[in-house]
Amino acid sequence: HRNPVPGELDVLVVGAGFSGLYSVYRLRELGFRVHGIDAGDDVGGVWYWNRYPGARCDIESVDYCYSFSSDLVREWDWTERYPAQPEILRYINFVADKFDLRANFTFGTRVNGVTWNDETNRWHVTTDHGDRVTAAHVIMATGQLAVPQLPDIPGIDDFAGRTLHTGAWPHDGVDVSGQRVAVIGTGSSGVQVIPQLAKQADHLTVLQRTAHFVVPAKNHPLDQEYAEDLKSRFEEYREAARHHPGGTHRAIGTRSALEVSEEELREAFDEYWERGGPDILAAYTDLRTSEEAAERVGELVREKIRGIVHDPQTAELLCPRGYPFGSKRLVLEIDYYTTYNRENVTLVDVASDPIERIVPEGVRLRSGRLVELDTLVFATGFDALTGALFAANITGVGGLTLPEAWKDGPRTYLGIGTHRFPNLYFVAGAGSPSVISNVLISIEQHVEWITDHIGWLREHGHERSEVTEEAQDDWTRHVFETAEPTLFMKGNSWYVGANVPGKPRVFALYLGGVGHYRAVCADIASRGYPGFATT
Ligand code: NA7
Repeated sequence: HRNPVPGELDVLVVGAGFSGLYSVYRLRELGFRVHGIDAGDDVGGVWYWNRYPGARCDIESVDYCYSFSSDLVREWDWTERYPAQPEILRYINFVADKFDLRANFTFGTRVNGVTWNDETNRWHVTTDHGDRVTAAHVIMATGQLAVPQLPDIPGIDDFAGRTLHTGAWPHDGVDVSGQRVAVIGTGSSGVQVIPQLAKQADHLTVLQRTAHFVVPAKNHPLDQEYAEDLKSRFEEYREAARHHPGGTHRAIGTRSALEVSEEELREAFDEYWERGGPDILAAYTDLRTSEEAAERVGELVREKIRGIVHDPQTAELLCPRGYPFGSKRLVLEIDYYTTYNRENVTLVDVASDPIERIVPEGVRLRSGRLVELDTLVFATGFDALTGALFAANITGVGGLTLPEAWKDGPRTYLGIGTHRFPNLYFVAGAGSPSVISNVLISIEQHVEWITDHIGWLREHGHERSEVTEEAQDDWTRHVFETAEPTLFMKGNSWYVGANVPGKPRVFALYLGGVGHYRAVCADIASRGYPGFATT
């Protein structure tokens, strides 16, 4: 059964992940005619598609959840410190059922055209099912990691075995028992899937181009007393995160990592390592800005790797080098490094011996070496931040397309809107703290701000709200200037578009901090939305 898409709407929401579901919920509460569309056959967004074994969030479950409904907070119990994909998907389904949200969505449908009509002040939206919708406002709740990215390797279609991407994993599961399997990519997805595939495959080859910095997750069942205590004071707990720079509860250090003695640094590092999680990133003031400071911690990570991985050559290859600790997303692991102690796992360095071609039998390296395979897994990431937006074919005022407007990187005001695309909103994307923060905090803040704005426009009889060029220029400059002194520009990561050939190298997320950002947005709303031309 496919719900029909209404022809006329106040607001169309694209996406049925955390952002889209909450947008539809809130607009329905405000009495708007709202409907959502998603390409997936059900709710979940990124958690609908990323079903590879080992898929798990790197934010703690007690933080990676909604806070808008106290009933929901009371009724839901997380079971693990870091939630696994099936549990997150169950949670999202629980939310959809509880608030009867599926009725306001059409699934299995891709939005393929979003065109502004400057005379009627309406968006005209089309889908791959031939739907035609006219909507006053469009919310792009399309997520930041939605479009899987395959590398540009010649012969990719020649492979005779099975090809998989972690971000589009088959829903009926994959059995690789008895098979020769390779994984390309050692970011968060690769590090999660590798130990799981190693347990099943006859032989697993990891084709590593860059070793990422990986620290233990130390995942564990959630202590129920702890969870109950948090629930009993959840609003206060959450409110603290809303004003924290990262939208979390991590302690923020006040000293430079260069100031502390070797002994003290080691002791602190060991504590973080034992506790698990990425909190060390905030332990010192300069880990995000000083290469020297980052290197002190980086070297301690390498020492740990050498202590875990038995084969010295493999250990050295797993030691990240050539870019600063923390400049790519810090990866959390469960059994990752120990997996390389298994006899059926081989690490191949494709930085020194690059993949030349994919052939029917497997992967051929420049040296002539052939890695024979039955299954090839790409854990090569996503066309992040802009991929899904560009794929929707958005055309604004005067026929300007979004890829043209953003040819040098995303330009937004507050990350929420962009000049010449009136009544179009982005949830938790470029120009906002987004996925550099606890994204659930950022999503709730954005959805509330955007839906309040749409409510305000209705109240004031405004039909059109467009970001001014000046406000956008100022904000974009501010975003770039805030990123400039950080080490993020020094890592070849999806944060800077490095995994997509030809993508402009910009760090487009806002690093000013979640709490500060929230205050800026609230101030702008309270002053009648300066920076938006409303008519
Ligand atoms: P990432 O973090 O973008 O990692 C992609 C990996 O794929 C990374 O190790 C890349 O190596 C590797 N890659 C990409 N293209 C190639 C080619 N051509 N050859 C060899 N290796 C390649 O994606 P993930 O899915 O792991 O994680 C994305 C985010 O999702 C993550 O940060 C969390 O926020 C959740 P490289 O480092 O570029 O050398």
